[in-house]
Amino acid sequence: MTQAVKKQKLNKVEQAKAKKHPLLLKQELEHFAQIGWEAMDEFERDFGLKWLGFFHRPVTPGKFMMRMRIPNGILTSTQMRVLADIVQRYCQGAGFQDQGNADITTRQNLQLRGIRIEDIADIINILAQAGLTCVQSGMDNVRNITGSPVAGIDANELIDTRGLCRILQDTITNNGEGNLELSDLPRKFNIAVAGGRDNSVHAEINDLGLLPAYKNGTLGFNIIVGGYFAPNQYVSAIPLDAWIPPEDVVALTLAMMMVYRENGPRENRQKCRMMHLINQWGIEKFRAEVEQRFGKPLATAAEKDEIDWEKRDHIGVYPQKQTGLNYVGLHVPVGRLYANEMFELARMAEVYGNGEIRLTVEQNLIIPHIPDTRLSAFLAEPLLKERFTIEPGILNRGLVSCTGNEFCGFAIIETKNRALAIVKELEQELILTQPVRIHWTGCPNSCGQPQVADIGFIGTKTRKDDRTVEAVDIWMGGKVGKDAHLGKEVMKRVACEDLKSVVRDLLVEHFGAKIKEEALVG
Ligand code: SRM
Ligand code: SF4
Repeated sequence: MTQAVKKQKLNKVEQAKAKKHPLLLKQELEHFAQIGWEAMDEFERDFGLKWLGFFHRPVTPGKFMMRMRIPNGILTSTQMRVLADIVQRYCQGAGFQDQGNADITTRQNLQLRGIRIEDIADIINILAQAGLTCVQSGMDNVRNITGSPVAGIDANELIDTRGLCRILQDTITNNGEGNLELSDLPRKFNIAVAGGRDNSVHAEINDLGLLPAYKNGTLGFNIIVGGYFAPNQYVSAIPLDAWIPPEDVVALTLAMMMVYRENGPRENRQKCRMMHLINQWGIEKFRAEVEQRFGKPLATAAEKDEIDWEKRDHIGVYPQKQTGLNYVGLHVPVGRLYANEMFELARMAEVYGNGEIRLTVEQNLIIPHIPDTRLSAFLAEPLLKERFTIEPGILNRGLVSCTGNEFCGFAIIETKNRALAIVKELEQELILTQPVRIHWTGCPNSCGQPQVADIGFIGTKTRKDDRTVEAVDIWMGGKVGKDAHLGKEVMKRVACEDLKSVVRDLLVEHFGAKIKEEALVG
């Protein structure tokens, strides 16, 4: 333990971690299976197992959510089939008609629900055989490492982020086996590697964001640090004034993580993210400490980073840089997938593409490498007609939602179903001509990133007609891609039952929407 850590009055999570490193719970899975979830130590069940990737859901008692790690959001069809099989075989008793499900997350990742403690050891083995892991995906760990969803296929890309995301994950997780040294951070740590011109990973809301930039003719990354969202703390990353070539990405990341690990605050869990250390030290000292750990001088930032495009959502058909091939972005309503759909996606990726499936931070997916000659057959597939269209309604297209109270114990309101229902009604009532990104989040933790949206909702409660009802605080003006910045809160405690008409007015006033005549009559 370092001097900086020793001087602090450690919070409860730190005290528990000091007694037993939660990664070691892997050795006790058989025992847990024997005693059952009810008899487990509460901290180990509700927090400790998150180090292995399993989140107990009090909303569905005895059932765990499994959060994967999918570097750069890229899966093979075989891996998708393995995950579909897990949903089908192990995820009973949670979700629609008790059939279990998987959600695409705002970190280009998948979460599977409805897992029993008895099955965790088997599932970890199944994942390992498929080259997958869910280790270190929660609590004081690095979250899924996001990269450009069109890496290697976008004609205009600057840096291919796939290899970097993979090697970062393998290093940080010890090739999926678990890394005791790098899984004891003061708090979570988010890393995003942008590779294109449009910053499609929201680098500015990560603890460490890498933005492609040329320095003296060499392409590398400018570094931004300290972005994070926590209740009532919504903070954009700031420049470190450093530029690194791609070959230094792993060393720089490890240096920064060690500085944070050894010096970061570990008292009040609400004040433990890396930005608190940066605020405590000032950015110059933070940079100097990272540089010292890095072991060589850091070049100053390149004058201008190359993020000079508006953000793309990748939904639709796009030619790849490989002549004759296309990638197709499918819209997945609020990211929800069921096993049969996952099997079908795996089949389609194999039949029409090269088996690859990619996820986006907008909770959608991309099937790449489809030859021109196969495109029309692919577009005629029933799954695209019935569920995952490439031509969603204009509001549906930009809709993102966190889990909400269907499964999440922190949630103050229901999100996903409500988000879909309101958008459906608004699309029926309005003529919309410009895209509007609407993000929902069920509590101030802001997993659904409402601060980056054109219109964002944060779940809360309010009083109406002597009742306590579900409500939202409304945010507007978030900007992603070029000149990204966070939005601002514009309204407080709007009851969800009144929300549709409030949003309708916002769309008319700020986004050029017109009310259809029949809606006026109705
Ligand atoms: Fe999150 C905690 C879901 C992205 C900020 N988040 C949680 C938990 C694990 C709470 C829990 O144990 O129940 C949620 C699990 C609910 C469930 O059953 O699904 C949860 N977070 C999610 C996901 C699934 C939302 C989604 O529907 O897409 C996202 C999973 C990402 C992944 O694949 O790893 C998710 N969470 C985010 C993001 C967005 C991002 O990373 O770009 C944020 C804001 C950015 C950030 O972290 O700086 C975010 N989640 C939080 C926080 C507040 C962190 C803090 O410093 O206070 C919590 C609470 C905590 O960690 O104590 C939290
Ligand atoms: Fe749960 Fe709140 Fe995150 Fe939504 S924002 S998933 S309700 S913790």
